[in-house]
Amino acid sequence: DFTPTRDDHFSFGLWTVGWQGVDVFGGAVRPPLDPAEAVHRLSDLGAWGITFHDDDVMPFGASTQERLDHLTPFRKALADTGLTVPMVTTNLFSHPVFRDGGFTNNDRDVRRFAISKVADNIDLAVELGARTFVAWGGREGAESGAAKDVRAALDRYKEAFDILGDYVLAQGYDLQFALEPKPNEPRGDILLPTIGHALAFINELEHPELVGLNPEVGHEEMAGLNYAHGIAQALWHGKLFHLDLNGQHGPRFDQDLRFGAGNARGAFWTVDVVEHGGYHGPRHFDFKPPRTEDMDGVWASAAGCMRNYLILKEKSRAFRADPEVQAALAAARLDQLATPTVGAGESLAELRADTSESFDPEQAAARGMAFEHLDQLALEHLYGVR
Ligand code: 3MF
Ligand code: MG
Ligand code: MG
Ligand code: MG
Repeated sequence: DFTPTRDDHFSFGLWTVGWQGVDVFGGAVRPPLDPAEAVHRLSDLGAWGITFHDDDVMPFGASTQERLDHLTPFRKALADTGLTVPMVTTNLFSHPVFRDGGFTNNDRDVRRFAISKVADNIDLAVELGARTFVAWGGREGAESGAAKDVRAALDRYKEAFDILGDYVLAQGYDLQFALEPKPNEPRGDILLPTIGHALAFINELEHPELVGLNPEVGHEEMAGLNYAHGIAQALWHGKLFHLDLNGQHGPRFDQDLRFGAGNARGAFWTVDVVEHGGYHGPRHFDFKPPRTEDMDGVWASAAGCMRNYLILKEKSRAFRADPEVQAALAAARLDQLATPTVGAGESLAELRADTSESFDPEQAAARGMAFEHLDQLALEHLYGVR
């Protein structure tokens, strides 16, 4: 009946339900949310995990004592509810010191501070049992041309992940990094703007095995890209370490709608890949309950993320199990796509000889692909008439 349980592995960022609605045009519309209360409310709704930026739980620059004061009630709530902390991340974007970014700030002292801040937070992440450390570099970028030497900035970006990777290995931590691409906002142009850029960057690192991706639905769609295809490629590279699920209506500002709102068809294919593509990590929501909502609306929005996921999971299951769909998949020759193009032990010379002997391009060109019938079946499952 679409009621979430711990086995569904749903997790939420503390900054999602805790968002007070501050945007570019207006101030807070909701009171601050106590992190311990967020833990209890999410647990009651059926969530399994909670994630956070350092500054979501402790004020920026907190002393050791202040850190303890803020962490103690949060940890008690975790212990009382059994909610896990699968992922932790660092805020390198809110404080004015990060106006030009953290790891790629033009100022060397700021970059050194950013690396220290992340290292502190890695220790905390491991203490809380997190296995994934997300890095969203929203301030790593530029609004103008000469202000950023992209090649030098990427050298500095690499340096940061290399030294932090060394640290994780030296400490023997069981922790992986997950880069979160985003094309723009808050910077005019952000470095590592898409899944593809981030995958290529990872290959240049000293410890590429420690680093994967945390792709967000809205971020890829802001770039006009297909999220389901993006995470499918990340899975193919073995790099889908984590996910940020939410909703977006095409290329515009980062909407962070609850999952399943926005591009509903995209959400269906997203769940289909997540459920059937070999991903085993958290189903993590990074959304913002719209500014129109009071706290009741916030919890309704959070519940909606999980419910929509479970609805789409059931639809994806029913789609795959439908005999007519299976016949349509065969008619569309998905089985052929899964078959290697070159025969076992076959040489290119043999392939060419075989092709020139027996392949008739005119005959092959006359074949339809039968995709429309297949897609209609998918839409009918999504629209709820099958
Ligand atoms: C911004 C984001 C971020 C990241 C977070 C790391 C504030 O568009 O998506 O949320 O997800 O910093 O998880
Ligand atoms: Mg986002
Ligand atoms: Mg995100
Ligand atoms: Mg977003």
